[in-house]
Amino acid sequence: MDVPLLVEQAREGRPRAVARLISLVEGASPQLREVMAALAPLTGGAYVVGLTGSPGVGKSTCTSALVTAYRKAGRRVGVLAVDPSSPFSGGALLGDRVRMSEHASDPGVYIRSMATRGHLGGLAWAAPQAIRVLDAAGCDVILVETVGVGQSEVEIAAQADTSVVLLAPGMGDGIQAAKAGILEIGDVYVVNKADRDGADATARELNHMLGLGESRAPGDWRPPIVKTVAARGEGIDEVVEALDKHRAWMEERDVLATRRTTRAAREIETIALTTLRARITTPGPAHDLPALAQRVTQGTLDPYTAADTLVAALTTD
Ligand SMILES: Nc1nc2c(ncn2[C@@H]2O[C@H](COP(=O)(O)OP(=O)(O)OP(=O)(O)O)[C@@H](O)[C@H]2O)c(=O)[nH]1
Ligand SMILES: [Mg+2]
Repeated sequence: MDVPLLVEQAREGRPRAVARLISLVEGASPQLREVMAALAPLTGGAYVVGLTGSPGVGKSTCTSALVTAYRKAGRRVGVLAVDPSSPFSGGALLGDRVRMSEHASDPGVYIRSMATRGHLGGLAWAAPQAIRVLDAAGCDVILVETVGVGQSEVEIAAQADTSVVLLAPGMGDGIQAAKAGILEIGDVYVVNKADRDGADATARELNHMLGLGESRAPGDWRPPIVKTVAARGEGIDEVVEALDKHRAWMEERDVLATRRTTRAAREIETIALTTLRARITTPGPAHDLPALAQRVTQGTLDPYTAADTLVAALTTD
């Protein structure tokens, strides 16, 4: 595969090139290093928004409505729907394609679903690479939808510039059930399905749990709670406004740069650990895990010394 050509075409915004690059990421292609090296100078321009929440809360509907709003404003938009529970892309997310179908023919929108289970490093490893591809392809905004299954929502928050947490009334997710975790990751909260009973109560409860009534240090970010009826596009402009404000707040205080650096550090760490794990289990001239294990079993070596031997050998092998 001609990587420089593919990257050039993706940069020009050709959807097929973008799709092929993301497939290379998903398939953990041996050409990934070359791809990432070529993309590096082209990235950094996109604003990454993560959307998370319980199944069925309205993430895809909200994402689709946000796409419409950003397109009206002339922005190029990338959508990455990540399913951390599936090893197959397009399975559980098939419904999203339907919900996003109105954008399917818009050349200013890229929509891609991605499975991360079964990948080395999972979500933490695969999603940032796909975000890079969309960034390099000239997307101004990248919306990353992840189904909230425990750890994944925290992980996706670590990859976004701004995290949106969605809730809906009467879904049994309640705020109690949504656990304290989401209260730490949301920069913006959306109470969707506000056409249903209980939206005000959900918003009130959320407000209480976030301690929004309490005073904060001047300049601290106060996560707004926005009520929406995503299915009718109601409240979406307010969500965009909240996102704009959060971005401006981050830029004024260098928070954006800090978040991105933290994100890059985490990404490097994940790649390094994945590489190390692979090297540890592949015997080299000076290191051999099964041989060391045998000596530990026989009592001729202790596991700490064995581990030290292994680590020392990795730098020479
Ligand atoms: N009443 C009402 N229904 C809505 C609203 N927004 C979305 N829905 C409906 O809720 C259902 C789930 O919406 P999705 O957007 O697929 O939800 P999701 O969070 O992406 O779902 P998963 O990706 O499966 O976790 C669909 O039938 C939508 O039509 C809303 O504002 N009000
Ligand atoms: Mg969805």
